[in-house]
Parts: sequence; C-alpha cells; structure tokens
Amino acid sequence: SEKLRVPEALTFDDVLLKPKRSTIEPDEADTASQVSTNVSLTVPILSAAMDTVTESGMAIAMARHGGLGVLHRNMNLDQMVEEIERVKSADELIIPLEDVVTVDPETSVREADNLMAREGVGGAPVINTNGEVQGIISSTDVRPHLEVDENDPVEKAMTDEVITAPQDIDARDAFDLMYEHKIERVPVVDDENLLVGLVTMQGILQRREYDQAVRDEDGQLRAGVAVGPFELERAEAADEAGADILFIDCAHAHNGNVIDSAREIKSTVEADVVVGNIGTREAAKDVVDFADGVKVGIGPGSICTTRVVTGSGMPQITAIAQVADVASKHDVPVIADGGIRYSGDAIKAIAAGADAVMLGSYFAGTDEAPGRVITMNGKKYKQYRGMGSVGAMQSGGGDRYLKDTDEDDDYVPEGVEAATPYKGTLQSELQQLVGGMQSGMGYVGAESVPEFKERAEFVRVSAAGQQESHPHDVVITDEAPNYKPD
Ligand code: RVP
Repeated sequence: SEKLRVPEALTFDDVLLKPKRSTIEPDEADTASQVSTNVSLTVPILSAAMDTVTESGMAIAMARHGGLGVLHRNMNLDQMVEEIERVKSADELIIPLEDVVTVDPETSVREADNLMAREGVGGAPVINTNGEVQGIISSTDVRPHLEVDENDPVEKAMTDEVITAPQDIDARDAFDLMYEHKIERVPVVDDENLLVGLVTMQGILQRREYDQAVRDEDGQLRAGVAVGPFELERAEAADEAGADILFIDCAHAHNGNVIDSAREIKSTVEADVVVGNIGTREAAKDVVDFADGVKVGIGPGSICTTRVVTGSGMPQITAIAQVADVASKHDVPVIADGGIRYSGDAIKAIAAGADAVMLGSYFAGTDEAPGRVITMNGKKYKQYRGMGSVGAMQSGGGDRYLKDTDEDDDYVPEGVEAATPYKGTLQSELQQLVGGMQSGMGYVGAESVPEFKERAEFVRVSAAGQQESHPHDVVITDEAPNYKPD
C-alpha cells in the first residue's frame, strides 16, 4: 500500500561522524556560534526552559561560561521580571545606585561601621541629601585610631578627595583608575557630581574570571526567556525587563494560531524571537520569514512521552536536518532541543545542521538547577520533570501542549516526573560537554562551527555497530566523568 511506503527518519544512535583528515587540535576548535539574529554564543549550548533546570542561578552560570540559559515560565510576571533582572545585573560593571550602600556625612563613625559590616561591604560613598558625593569611607577609616572617635561624624574620618568615574567608563579604564590610585572602589557620578553607581575592584576581577561570558552591548549577561505561544503580555514584560531572546515555548509550533501569535509577538518586541518546537521542512518554511531562530524537537526529550502518548514525532537527527535545509537558506539559526545524552550527541546535532543545542536532563542534576538534592538508596539525585508532566502543568504552562489547562483535572500529560543523578557544578559538566564537542570537531578537521557543519559527513550505524560504540565485554570499574552506562 502507498501508506506503507514510508520515509526513514534517523536519530543520534543511527549515525556517526566520519573521521576526516585533520590538522586541528581539539582545544583549537572554536565553538562560537550564532543562536539568533542578534545573539552569538561562545559555546553553542542552552539550558532548557524547565522548572527543574533554568532559573536565574542557572542562567547566570550558563551565560558566564559562554552559553545561554532560558528561564522557564512557571512563574508569574513579577517573578519573571525579577529573575531576568537578576541575570542581567549579575556581573554588572557599575552597581546601580539603588544597590549601593551609602552613608550620610553626619552619621557617626560607629553607625557607618555597623552598616558596612551588616551589608557586607568594605566601603561606602558618603553623599549629602542632594545625592552629591562628598567623600568615601572604608572600613579601615573607621577602625579605632587616634584622631577619630566613634561618635565623630563620618565626614571627619572619610577620604574627601575622592576619585570618581564618569558614567560611560569601561572595565579597562575602571581597572586602570583603581590600580593607579590603589583603591578598591570608585563612585560613578553624572555631570553634576550626583552619585549614580559604584564600580568595585572585586566586581572587575570577577568579570575577568569569566572571559568566555556572553554579554550584551552594555556588558550585561545575556538572558533567554520562555513565553507561552499566546502570552503577548508576558512577552512584552520580558522584553521590557531586558530579555535578549524570547523563546516561543510550544510543543507543536507548526500550528496556524501559534504562528500568527508568534508573528504578532515578533512585531511587538525588540528582543529576538525564537520559534519552536518544530521538526519538519514544512514547518520551517512557515516560520523562517519572521523567526530570529527556530528550535527543533518533537518528542526526543528524556522526560518526554509525546511520541508514545500521541503517536507522533520525528527522530531528532532527521528533524534537525530537515529544518536546517530550509532555515540555513534564510540565515535563520537552528537550535536542536532534546535527547542529548552525551557530548557526541551534541556534536552530531550540529553536524546535522544545528547551530546550537539545548539540554535539560544533562544539567538538571547540577548545583545551579533549582531544587534540592535528594538521597535514595545511598545515591544522590535531583528532581527533573517534563513541563508536560502533571506536576509541571499544575504549576502553569500547560498551553505548551495547546490545551486549555483551566480545567485542571483532565490533563493528558506528555511528560513524566523523574529524578536524575546529582552531578556537582555546572562548570564541570559544561567542560566535559564542550571538550567532547571540540574533540568531535578535531576528528572531522574543522576549526569553527560553520566549517564543521560544512565538512561533517555521517555514516549509518547498524545495531551491531552501535553495540561496538559503547564499552563492551568489560565491567566498568571507575566511572568516567563523561560516560554513564544506560
Ligand atoms: P532532554 O535534554 O532530553 O532532557 O530534553 C529537554 C527538552 O525536552 C526540553 O528543552 C523540552 O523541549 C522538552 N520537554 C520539556 N518537557 C517536556 C515534556 O514534558 N514532554 N519535554
């Protein structure tokens, strides 16, 4: 029958990268990649918009290490705005006025000392009632010594010839200024000498530590945010709060209403808009004219039951390749979302045409993911659940599955609630992931992501070949940091 003359679709384990002549050492492989029209990443990796994966703690860590966190949307708009602001301000060069500890010139030395100790700062600008900078006081100025009594006003103990910086100072100049004057902090003032913020040496050194960090033009960390397919209000609030990319969070974005709504969101906001998820060439054709990126994945997720519950889906390598065929012609970046268990899967996704990959389970066990560590049978785990699981849908966001979740007793879930082994810090997980991907680029002989996509070729793997790929005929005695038997 015609019906049964069906095309084949492949996933990660069906293919391997063909090794090619190479002059590239793995650590020379440059992983920088475009993730949407206006945002590129140092490492092409995103953490999933799930309530057991990405809140501000994860998003800050992801951006600091060169990737991007996408905040989930099981939270109200106020919480979301707060979360976005946390990410955006995490590594800010200039601490904004509202967060700066200041003291009044008349305050007693004792009070100032107590205040600084309480707030955990080593010094504070001294400002008058107009907000003009009069001096700066540091905890060493208030230590008991001969000239100053603890009941004296701060103005007697402060440094009054204070070095200040203009609002447009950059990290380099701020460092030089502080180094030259041997000072730890510099008040930032406007033209009228009114205090607008503070730069600290500690802040600058912290920023330097993250030399891979993904930042916007103002030096703030980049943040991604999930919005429901019909949540125009959330989209506007996220945009207003400074989100860099909005991710339309839908399990099946190839739907007329979703596409219309996504188009409307795109025309309203300044942020980039990534549309997803999709998994076919036809879906890609319907969104590439307006999307700043497309996200691919219908059913590959580790906690996802879409394929068994609905009988539909698309094995991930084929889904990526189909979408990328169309999207690449329109210069629309492709994000492969779901099903990645190993660094090898991630680099195969890129070989199939993705520009970046999104992972959930891989990161859910790290310290930076929300939720606490639980112990079962002596082993440590963290909770990890699908956003289409009953529990997650009860916390909001069921419209991802295009269902009316006001009637909350008749959910048809498309995900499960689970636990994943506890893994320690995100940094060490990312290091293994990125390192493995770079080695993959080395095997193919490509120095950059675009060159890798060009050069990579797949071979098809048989069941016997797949068995050969994994450790076999041995008993593993010491667990490797990047391999766990299924
Ligand atoms: P994985 O990395 O395999 O754990 O997959 C994570 C992805 O699974 C998410 O980014 C999302 O696209 C998808 N997901 C999230 N919840 C569900 C579900 O409940 N079915 N699926």
